[in-house]
Amino acid sequence: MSKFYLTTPLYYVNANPHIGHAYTNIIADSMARYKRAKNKEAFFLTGTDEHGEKIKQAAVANNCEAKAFVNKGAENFKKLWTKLDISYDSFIRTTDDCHIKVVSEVISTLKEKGDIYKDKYKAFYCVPCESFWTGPQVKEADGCPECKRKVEEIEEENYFFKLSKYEQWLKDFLKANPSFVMPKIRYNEVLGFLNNNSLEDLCISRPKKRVSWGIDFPLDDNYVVYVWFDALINYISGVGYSLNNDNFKKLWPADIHFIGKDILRHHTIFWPIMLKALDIEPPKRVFAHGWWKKDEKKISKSRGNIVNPLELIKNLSLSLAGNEDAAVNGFRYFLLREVPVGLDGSFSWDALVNRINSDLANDLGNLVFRTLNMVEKYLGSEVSSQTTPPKEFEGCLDNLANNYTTHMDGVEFSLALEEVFAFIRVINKYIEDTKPWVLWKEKKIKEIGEFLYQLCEGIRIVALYLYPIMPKASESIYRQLGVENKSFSLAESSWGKVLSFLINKEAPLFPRIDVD
Ligand code: ME8
Repeated sequence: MSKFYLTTPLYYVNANPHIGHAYTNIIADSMARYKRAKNKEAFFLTGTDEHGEKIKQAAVANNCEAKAFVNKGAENFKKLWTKLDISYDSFIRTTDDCHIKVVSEVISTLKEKGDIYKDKYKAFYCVPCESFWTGPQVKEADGCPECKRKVEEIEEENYFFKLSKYEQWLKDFLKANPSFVMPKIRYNEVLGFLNNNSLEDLCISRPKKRVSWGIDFPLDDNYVVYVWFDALINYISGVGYSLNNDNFKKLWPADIHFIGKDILRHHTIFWPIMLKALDIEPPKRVFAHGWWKKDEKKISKSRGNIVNPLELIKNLSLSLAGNEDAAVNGFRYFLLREVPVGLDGSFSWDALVNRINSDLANDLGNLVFRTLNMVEKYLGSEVSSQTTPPKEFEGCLDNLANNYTTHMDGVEFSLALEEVFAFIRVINKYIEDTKPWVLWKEKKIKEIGEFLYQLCEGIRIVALYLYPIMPKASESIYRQLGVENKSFSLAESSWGKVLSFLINKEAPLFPRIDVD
């Protein structure tokens, strides 16, 4: 079985998770489930970023010791991942001993290689971004070039990593590997940046007198490690990095790092260069998705416009007759269906409700409910008259088999879902055109049996394809159809893999939400 190693960013624990964080983890979870369905051994790593001045400041503001504060923060993220059905394999925290050890080893190795030196430094520092800014274009009055918040001018001695030494290597690497950064617009952005700027060496230490909460800098007791340098290393420490570690050898290079476009440069400039300097292969791909916005502004804790996913799920459940699975699945579906992953999306309650009502309650939910009803009413819950798919299904089934995996492999969830829903609409139309109630009146029991087998088998295939995005909904469909093999392997996607169904109806998958 071949492996597929995928990661998400490590989220800062200074505030509660919001839908932006949920989005990245739902993307990664859907990809992990899809790869498993394709019989790959997926390893999905997520976690929390727990060092640095802004975490310390948040702990102080909450009257809390830093360690107790980050413990609570990590728990908040884990709680959300459980609620959203995120099937991660490992959760790494930058305060974990095994991570701290690897960070120290990395710095010692880079020092031995001559890639770290000490120098005097003058720059503007942005605490919320944990970033230094230099150069004539940065002015204190204008604030941080990234987030526009206040910056402080700082002059101090620090340790530097020789990014500049690897600039040409990175340019050559990117030119030779155009699919290293996706989508294409982000690849062009990185190349453009490199063509218009020469790389400055990266300041990788912070004096303890200014930043006390961090990993001790192994070369000097007066310093801690810069949070970004610390956090990026999680992608190798999280799979047991050391040259002879079997797990590391098996899983590295990562197949995909999922990130938001806000942290593109860290992952496509700093990170591959750090790995190159350590003689470690770069990851195969960095995928930078777009932002969820509200009223045209990026959703972020510092802007105070966050959508709390736990509260959202709670409210959505209330609107869905208390059905929390429907709320979680509806939320996951909305985020992946509404906009292509590379673009920005605009979040609103109305858009969420419209999607759930039209696609999930009307098209999918009704199809399942009325099919199961008919099986109960006409056949006493059991279907076993197997037959080939009707000609109406054929084109759609072929499209699904051909295009679904292409879209999923290309991180095109919305297109993959469009294909599945095109099939759902074809099945619904087939019901209208066949008019089973007329067959029933005419006592055509054999025809009804064959017709309902076609519907059940069609729905089973739909559930299989939807599983990576809406796992609980697909599990419910399988239970209701009485499907025994619950592996959700795509090897089961061909017609006729299940020969009989024993119906066990549950509450509607997606009740319709009242819109006033
Ligand atoms: O940057 N829309 O952590 P962070 C979509 N600790 N995704 C969003 C989003 C939005 N409005 N807001 C945040 C950090 N995200 C560092 C990462 S990795 C070694 C260190 C998601 O808590 C998106 O994935 O600020 C983004 O890249 C990430 O959260 C930033 O999370």
